[in-house]
Amino acid sequence: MSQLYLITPPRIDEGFLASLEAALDAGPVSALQIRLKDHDEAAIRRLAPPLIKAAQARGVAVILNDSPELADALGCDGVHIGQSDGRVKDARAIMGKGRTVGVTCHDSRHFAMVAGEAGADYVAFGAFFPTRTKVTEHVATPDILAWWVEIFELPCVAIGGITAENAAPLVEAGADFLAVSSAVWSHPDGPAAGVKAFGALTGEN
Ligand code: 3NM
Repeated sequence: MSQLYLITPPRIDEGFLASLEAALDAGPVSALQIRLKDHDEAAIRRLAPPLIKAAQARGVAVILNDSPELADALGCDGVHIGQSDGRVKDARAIMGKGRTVGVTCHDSRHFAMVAGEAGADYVAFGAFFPTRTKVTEHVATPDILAWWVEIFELPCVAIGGITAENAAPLVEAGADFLAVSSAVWSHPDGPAAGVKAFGALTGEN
């Protein structure tokens, strides 16, 4: 079994809160990454607080993409950093020990070991499948998950083009979390159906 880790769409408006609440109420979601790549910082400061409140009220950990400073300022539970968003140590200094620092490691065992050694709370691998949410520069395969879980205790996150239909090999390989965006927000029957579709993989149903 894996846990569901939702990622916001890159661009949202005020109406997204209702979609988020529907998604979070539809089934078990462990984490929400606020990843508003198409918005500037002022817009993120305006748009994020209701999302953070809705998620935290439901016991869902809120992870902000990219900026530990902003994650801290907004009261998030963690930050997700890329290979060029500053080092784990710097993020940890801002977030403290009690909050999560997650690191994108693409398809690199080396990056993952470095992140783990530096004190990351999770490592993320991807992209496993074609995605339109982010330009794909690295393609990962399930064997990197299997390798990681065999050797390390630290949780691993699978990301990139994951749907309820294609996720089984990632769950079998041992992904602790499935990080999902468009399969939930663009589900033909709406975000609640999008979350429910993952039920068999995340322990519901
Ligand atoms: N990071 P969707 S792929 C945010 O490969 C992100 O590191 C990726 O959205 C990586 O579920 C990706 O719509 C997009 O594909 C995830």
